[in-house]
Amino acid sequence: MNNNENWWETAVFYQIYMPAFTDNDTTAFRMLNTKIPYYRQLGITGIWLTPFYPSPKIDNGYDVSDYQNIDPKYGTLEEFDAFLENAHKAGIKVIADIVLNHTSDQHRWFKDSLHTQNNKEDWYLWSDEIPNNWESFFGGSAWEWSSKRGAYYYHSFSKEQPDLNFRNPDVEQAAHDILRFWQQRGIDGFRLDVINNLTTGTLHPDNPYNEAGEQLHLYDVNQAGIETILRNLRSFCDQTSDTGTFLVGEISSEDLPLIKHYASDAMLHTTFNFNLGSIKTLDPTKLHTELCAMHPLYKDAYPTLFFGSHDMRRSASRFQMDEDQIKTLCLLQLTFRGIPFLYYGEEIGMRDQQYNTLADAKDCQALIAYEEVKKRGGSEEEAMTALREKSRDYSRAKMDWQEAERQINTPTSLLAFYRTIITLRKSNAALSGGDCSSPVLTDGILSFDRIPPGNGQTLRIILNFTDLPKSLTAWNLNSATLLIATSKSADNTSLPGHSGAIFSLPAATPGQK
Ligand code: TEU
Repeated sequence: MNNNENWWETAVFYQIYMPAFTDNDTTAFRMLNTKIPYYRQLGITGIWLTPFYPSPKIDNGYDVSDYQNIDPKYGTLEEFDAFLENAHKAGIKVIADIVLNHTSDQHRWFKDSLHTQNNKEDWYLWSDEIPNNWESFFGGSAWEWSSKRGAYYYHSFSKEQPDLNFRNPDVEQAAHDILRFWQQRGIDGFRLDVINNLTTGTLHPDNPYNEAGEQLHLYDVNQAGIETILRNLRSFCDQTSDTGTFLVGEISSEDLPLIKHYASDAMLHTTFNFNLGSIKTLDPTKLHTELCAMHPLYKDAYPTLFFGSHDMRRSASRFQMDEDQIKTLCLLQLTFRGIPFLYYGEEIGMRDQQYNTLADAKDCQALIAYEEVKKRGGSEEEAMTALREKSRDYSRAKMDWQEAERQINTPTSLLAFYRTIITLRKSNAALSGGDCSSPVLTDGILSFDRIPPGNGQTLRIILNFTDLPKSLTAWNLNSATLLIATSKSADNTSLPGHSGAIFSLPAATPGQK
């Protein structure tokens, strides 16, 4: 793949989780419009907006009731257009989250599908009897009885999110129409929600269980026909856009070769790798293992680099990081080869919000987990434990604009550090489009080189993920220039615990040791 060929290959994305951007005084899009200078100073060049369409918000917008409009809570189409125009003027591309696997049960299509003898009869997955043991990803059976239609329908998430039937070509056509609608409004790409879940084949028999009694989603994802749907989607997007519509897929799988398989010239541009993105601890060995597994696979595509999202605990809390550790991880995320996706608030060190009562819980996955325990006769305490375990509310607090204001003009702030690294990444050919050596792990230190195209200088990134100071003599940095470090006491000979640095190597320095 040619370097710098497509805008997304050098982009730094920033995820905006829409419910965290509501405001009592104005609409989300009006407010976001006023915040464009903030994103601009941070230096990000792409924004991923989570679903902003009309929705009953059972799943915070991932239950869409109208794909071609804006939820009144977030604004109007005109306000969306104004936001998009201003983002573009600021050099920021915007991608929209599209949920094609399922709609809301309040969508017109589903309401029509409740009645047979109309043209939406076959748009969802209906069955007179429960055909298999498939479980919803949120827990409980994936089949729900509809007394209106007198049949069961399939929902791989909540019962208010019925799955569309992608065996029906009209459904595929409708999906293309949705993409076209937003492309025409100027959207630059799509984040495709659970895209390998689309039901494209015949309904298979029962899913097996693992030793822990958890269902293995063998027959309800990655079904025959999914590749054709993705190829069609890609060629549709390529045909209907001059500047290229970026497609990033959320793949529910831990099978890395499969996750990569969907990122190809014929299907998606890239895919989220949760094996790395949702690691539980900041263990250098684990980090190294996941990077080494991912790096060689993505030769003809760029992998994604993220450690937070609206579906997991915030990285600062999950890894119990102090500011030095956050900066060290930031260096990794913004200097390794891949497309970084920051989760809103990471740049100011936002941590998980806490909540204690059932009444505070909003996430449907948590509420379903609670109900499932109760249904099985579990105690209130057990139900609350399940709720807390499954909850995704922790990372979904409102953006802390006050803290952002506080950090914006403070040169020593975390925000300023993110800004510096993003600026360097954008201006440095080795970081934005260069090759990357395989990461090496030596005694808790992760290091790799970024090699620019042409004659530019190679950068060596060295990250100390231990709490002990480490000598750098083995890295041969005598004639290297220290460009940036997370700590003032870092130099060419040593790194303090939990710190990292970028060195520029003189032309003659031999490659990575
Ligand atoms: O997530 C899919 C998904 O795999 C998660 O719901 C996962 O099961 C959960 O996070 C584990 O804790 C996507 C969206 O990102 C998520 O917000 C939606 O709820 C889901 O799809 C359904 O649309």
